[in-house]
Amino acid sequence: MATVEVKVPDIGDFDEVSVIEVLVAAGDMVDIEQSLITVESDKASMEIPSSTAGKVTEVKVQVGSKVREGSVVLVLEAQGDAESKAGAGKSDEPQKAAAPSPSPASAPSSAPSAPSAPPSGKSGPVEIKVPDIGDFKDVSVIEVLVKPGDAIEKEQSLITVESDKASMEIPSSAAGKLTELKVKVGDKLNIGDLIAVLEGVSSPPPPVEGAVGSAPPPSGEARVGAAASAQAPASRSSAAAPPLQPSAAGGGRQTEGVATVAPAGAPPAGHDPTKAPTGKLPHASPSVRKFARELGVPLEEINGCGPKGRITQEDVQNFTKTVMSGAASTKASAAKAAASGGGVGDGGAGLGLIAWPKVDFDKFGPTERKDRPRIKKISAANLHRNWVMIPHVTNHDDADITDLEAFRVSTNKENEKSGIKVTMLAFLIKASVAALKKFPEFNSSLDGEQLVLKNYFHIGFAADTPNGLMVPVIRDCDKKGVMQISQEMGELAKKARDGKLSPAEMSGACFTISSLGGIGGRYFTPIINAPEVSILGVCRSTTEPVWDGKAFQPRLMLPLSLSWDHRVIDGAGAARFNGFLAQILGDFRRVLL
Ligand code: CAO
Repeated sequence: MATVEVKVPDIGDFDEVSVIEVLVAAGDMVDIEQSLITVESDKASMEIPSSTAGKVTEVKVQVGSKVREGSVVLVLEAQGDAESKAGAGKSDEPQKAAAPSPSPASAPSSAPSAPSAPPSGKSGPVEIKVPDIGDFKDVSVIEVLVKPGDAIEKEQSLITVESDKASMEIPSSAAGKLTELKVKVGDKLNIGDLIAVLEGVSSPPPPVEGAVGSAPPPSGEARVGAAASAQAPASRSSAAAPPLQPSAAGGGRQTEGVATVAPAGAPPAGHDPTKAPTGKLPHASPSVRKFARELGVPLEEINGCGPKGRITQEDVQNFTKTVMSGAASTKASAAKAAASGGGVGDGGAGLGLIAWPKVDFDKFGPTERKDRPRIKKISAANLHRNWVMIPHVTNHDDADITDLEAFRVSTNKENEKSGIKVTMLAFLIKASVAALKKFPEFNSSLDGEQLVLKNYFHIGFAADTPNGLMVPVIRDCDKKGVMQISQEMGELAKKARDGKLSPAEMSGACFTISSLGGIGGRYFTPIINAPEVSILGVCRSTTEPVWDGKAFQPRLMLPLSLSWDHRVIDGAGAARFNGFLAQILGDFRRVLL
């Protein structure tokens, strides 16, 4: 078996690029053309495919490595036909892309002028055609990214096409309103085929050789180009300028908030990187896009955890797992659920929101960037889903805890030696159990069209930790006294802060309490911790004048904020629940009734 070093092929004008993904590991079998790594410069990301089939014996790069043309990506034992071809691979000569790979500079000669851009300054219907896409023939349309009526920006990707070697996006050579779409998924396209007709076209720059919409990625680059859009370089002002070399820093597809064009693409001169993204395409490499397509995963619903928010294969897998486990639904399935009468999964569908603003904050002052802790990312995703999918209402009330606080303080004095400090939260847990018993719909969960009523009382409490918000759960609070609850709460809070909570210690809650009492504030609107149907938020107690019928008395008042799921609970029930809770906290003997 021949040992072959697979090296970085000619990647155009990029001097040194960072490895942002390693897609194979030692021991893997790889095929010719299989992507090995994804690299990214400040202008583009692209995948580097294998020139040879075989078994990977050693991967020579890792995420963060800097590579350039000729850098060894990995070593493999060539197999089959590749072995004979690979003979030369033993030498230092890199086994480059199987597809012909003319140097970028040679490409313009074969590049036609923009197929259909109107002359400068002219406005009116414009036909957008398939530009020179290199050596590819009969490429399949695998994604149509626009629809009639859309306002199209120049350089905006219209379709994605795929050959057996590469996928690439075809951008629009002009801006305007899309009046006719001439292609659909599955169509086979060649150079010059009509993609769409635009109207109200704003003036594009005069077409030059290989200009926008026609810049031909050299076939080698098109092959490696992730979202290999055939975009023109920014500052191409004459035919002499090499059309395949990005020349505008910060270029790329701004709709994704990060440059993802193939080496052929950079935004046109005057492109404003701070303008709001059009939100057309999520940021992912072609292999991930293909993977997502195969699984039917809507990439636009995934928050990428990769560098610069790029969606990785793992993100797609995690999304699939979450949907499959029923913990979430896609917008499409949520919409179906909504259409079929509601229940879990409705709401949040078809929001039709505009894209998140993409701002170059550095324009306004110095900034720094920090990676977010994993727990924050996970809780953010859960909070977002819960906030979007649950029709929340929050009732505010006050509980007179003057006597209870006096009791708590004296109890703590008496028990000083025990080392267990009784906290107000422990009383709140006990009081909540009593309220959940009296109002069972608060101790329930939606399961499709059914309500699951629970005959157990596990209470979660939000704990603020250095890594983010966590919700440990105290089990069977109905069977435990305030002292035991206080003790368990102290232990679980410590574990949470130390990052040592087990999944079991965070699952199974019926109801959650979020106490900001130790920090401050008056009221807030806590987000329900699905699949629970309500949550109690508590803020700092203050001494207030309370009218007792004859005079104002100083009373210690505890602000309560109860958020509830309006699919399950009504306002009257919530007001009663809060009132009952306040009564118990006002006179804790009522817990015994
Ligand atoms: N009013 C006035 N004082 C209060 C109070 C209240 N409602 N609740 C607690 N306090 C006091 C306590 O008595 C304690 O005072 P001393 O030190 O003088 O005894 C002090 O505030 C600190 O209490 P604590 O926060 O340590 O204890 P706790 O039982 O109230 O809370 C825990 C424990 C784990 C819930 C808390 O530390 C925590 O993490 N809270 C944040 C929860 C959170 O982030 N919620 C928001 C979720 S939504 O983003």
